[in-house]
Amino acid sequence: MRGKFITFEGPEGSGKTTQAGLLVTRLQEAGGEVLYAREPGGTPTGEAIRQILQYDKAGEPICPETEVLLFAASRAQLVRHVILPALEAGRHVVCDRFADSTTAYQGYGRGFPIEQMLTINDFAINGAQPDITLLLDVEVETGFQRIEKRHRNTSSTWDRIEREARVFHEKVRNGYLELARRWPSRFVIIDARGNPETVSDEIWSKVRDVLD
Ligand code: T5A
Repeated sequence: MRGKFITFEGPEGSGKTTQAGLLVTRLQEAGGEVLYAREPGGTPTGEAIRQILQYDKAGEPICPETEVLLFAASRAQLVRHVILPALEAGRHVVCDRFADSTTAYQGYGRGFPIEQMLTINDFAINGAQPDITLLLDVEVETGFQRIEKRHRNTSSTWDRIEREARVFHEKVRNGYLELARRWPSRFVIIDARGNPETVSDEIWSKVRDVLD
């Protein structure tokens, strides 16, 4: 039987990586085989693209059109080499960001036409639509306070997109909420302001509905 494809979306610092990890553990405890993936990245090609997109590894400014296509390229590779084979082998796939990130960040954030982003996404994903998309919603300010704390504790630096103005990140957050209204049967909005355990319990109750 085909596994379930579960994606996490949301603005910066909303807790996607934390919650994806907790969900993987819960799915495994429930007896499932699970694969965790992240975007951009998740394959050698995708991780190389991540270095360019996040940390300016190409050494030149990336134009917005290139940005769209690099995210799509990373995704195309991940879908064909990792996600679809895993789902077909009966494993659940938990993906930390997926195509909705392009619609939210490059569409609503950068201002590219939404329908154009959806067409590019369709080309990249080869029919791999998530069974459920968990949108972790949190105020931009709260997300940035969390990230700031992490950077302080780990001495890490702000990446290229984190450095965008707050108004950009507000557009992204509102864009996500718009996408959730457009596809209510796939999206579940999770209030991500609570502590990680409370948020994880709510996510688990929604994911169980999809597993049944
Ligand atoms: N992007 C990506 C695009 O523009 N277009 C695309 O198509 C795609 C795929 C990826 C960047 O690329 C952009 C979006 C991003 O800017 P990334 O490094 O993968 O960047 O970063 P993000 O996906 O944004 O992940 P973050 O690490 O910024 O945040 P998360 O994963 O949402 O949050 P998490 O779990 O790492 O937590 C952040 C901090 O908060 C704490 C954690 O311990 C951690 O320190 N935390 C909480 N604190 C309090 N309460 C809670 N409930 C907490 N949950 C976590």
